[in-house]
Amino acid sequence: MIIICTVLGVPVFVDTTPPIAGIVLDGIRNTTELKYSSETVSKHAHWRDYYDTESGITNYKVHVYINNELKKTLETGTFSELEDHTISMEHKDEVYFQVHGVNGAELEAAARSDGFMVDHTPPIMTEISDNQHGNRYQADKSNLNLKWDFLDSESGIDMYRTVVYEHRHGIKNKYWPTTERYNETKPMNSFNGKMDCSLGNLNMEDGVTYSLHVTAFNGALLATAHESAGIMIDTTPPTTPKVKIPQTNFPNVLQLIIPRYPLFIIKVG
Ligand SMILES: [Ca+2]
Ligand SMILES: [Ca+2]
Repeated sequence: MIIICTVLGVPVFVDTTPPIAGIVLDGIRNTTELKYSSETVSKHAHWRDYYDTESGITNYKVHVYINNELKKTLETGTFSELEDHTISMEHKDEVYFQVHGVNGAELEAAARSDGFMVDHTPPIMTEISDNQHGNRYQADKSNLNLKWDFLDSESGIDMYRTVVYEHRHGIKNKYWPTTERYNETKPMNSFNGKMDCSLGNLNMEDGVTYSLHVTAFNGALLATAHESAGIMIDTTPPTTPKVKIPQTNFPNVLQLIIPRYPLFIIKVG
């Protein structure tokens, strides 16, 4: 509300009402609103829709709270964003910004962001495997059963990047996906990162080993990468050794003749 007074015969406009507060968001403008951060000191906030139709907004004062404790007050003039590199943040800190819009009559209105949590630790792998039963060989050339699980108790799992590698004569190459650099997927629930999937219609080769490589990103975008032990394709049936019992002058000695192996002599009795 504007009241017009006269001071020494000169009319003066007096604004008796505070401004209207807008909304405050964590993070850099035009990016996703921040829920988690891996930063140790850098922090950003931006805001909009503060106004005062009578005397306008002349200044913003930003209170930085960490774990509900006021750490510092910074002024940005009429800029509606803040970048701070002076207040350090520890693992698991909860940070939020309270922005006070100040009008021409020095009356204030404040709003706060919903905050973000600081996470300085990457995800932990609890399981990664390229087949159902922990085998090192399989006869199936067209299917791979992949399982993995990562957890992050602070910021959860945001996404996985997966690649299947083939190992041929000691040389490792990407096998799947064929065109993209990796397959990107998100767990259904960021605090239950267990994944179980089957790749079909493959054309894997005998004697080649296939391994699963997973990079897990947490909510603060810290990453951990792990690779499975690998499974070799083996479609050849096992060969039964031929056993011949030749004539020998030693009745208690058996000679086993196994193809491709030196002569085995087993003493019996
Ligand atoms: Ca937030
Ligand atoms: Ca963490």
